[in-house]
Amino acid sequence: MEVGGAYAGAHSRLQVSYEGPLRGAGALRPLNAPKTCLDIKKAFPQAHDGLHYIDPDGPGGNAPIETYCDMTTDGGGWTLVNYSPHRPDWHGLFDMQCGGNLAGQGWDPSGRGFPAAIRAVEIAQASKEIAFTHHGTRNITGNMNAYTSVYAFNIPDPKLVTFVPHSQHGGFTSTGTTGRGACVPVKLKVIKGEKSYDGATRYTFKHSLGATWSDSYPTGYGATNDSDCVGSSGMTQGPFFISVHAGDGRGKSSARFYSKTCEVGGKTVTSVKTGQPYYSHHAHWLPNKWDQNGSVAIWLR
Ligand SMILES: [Ca+2]
Repeated sequence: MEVGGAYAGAHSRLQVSYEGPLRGAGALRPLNAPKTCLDIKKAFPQAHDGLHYIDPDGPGGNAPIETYCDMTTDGGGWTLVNYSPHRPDWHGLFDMQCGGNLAGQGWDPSGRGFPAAIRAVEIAQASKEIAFTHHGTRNITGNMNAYTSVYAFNIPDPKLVTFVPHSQHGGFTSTGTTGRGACVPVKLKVIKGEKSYDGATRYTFKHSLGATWSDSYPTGYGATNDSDCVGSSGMTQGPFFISVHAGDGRGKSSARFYSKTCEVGGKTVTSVKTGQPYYSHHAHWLPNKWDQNGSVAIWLR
């Protein structure tokens, strides 16, 4: 049965069709959910923090997915796209090109008890900002303000974002439209945390929104103080969160832990060839320090 109606039944500006009940046993997914949490926020300013359905690639294609929307922090409209819990042995964020997680564990935006990411290319292309949240001592399941730090920067050119893996040993180093793109400066926005870093300059690969090291790892999402994004002048400041790409080119006999293909821009891509889900050396970078353990998440708006 198809039920046409307003999103959440309370407003009429954003029409969403559902089949079946919205909640509880037998609840079915919306047929045409909004693309991002920001779309929901714009249509329904009173929308709550918590789980919402979005459909980043629009009708057809991939099914809508339920994720956590922060509708309050810094004006709200943030879509949770990636998280990793507070665990000493699981630091790596999964990749946002195809989305991924450990086999069988699924995407769990309200629990965040294991690393997982959703396919975020379309969300990034519809966004202007990317934010990095960190809590140093425990696992966070709430909104961005529940973390101890929230650092963001404007996405240099949203339409070019592919989240292609950018490890030098992953075969993705081209600076053309299929590669990780040029290393470009961004300015930090401190939403919560060390306010003295507001406006500080950091560097990120334009297409993958990350940085890497001169050999093969660490590699991850975010931006660092290294002006060529490959560690040539040191990487000591973030925000920069280690990703599953850390394994590219290293320990191939044991690190073939994660590999996934998906369609990006009509082409089949392999997101990570020899990724591994952990990296226990320097963990995560904040604007003023590295070697940080803790739970982290990435949000787009
Ligand atoms: Ca879809």
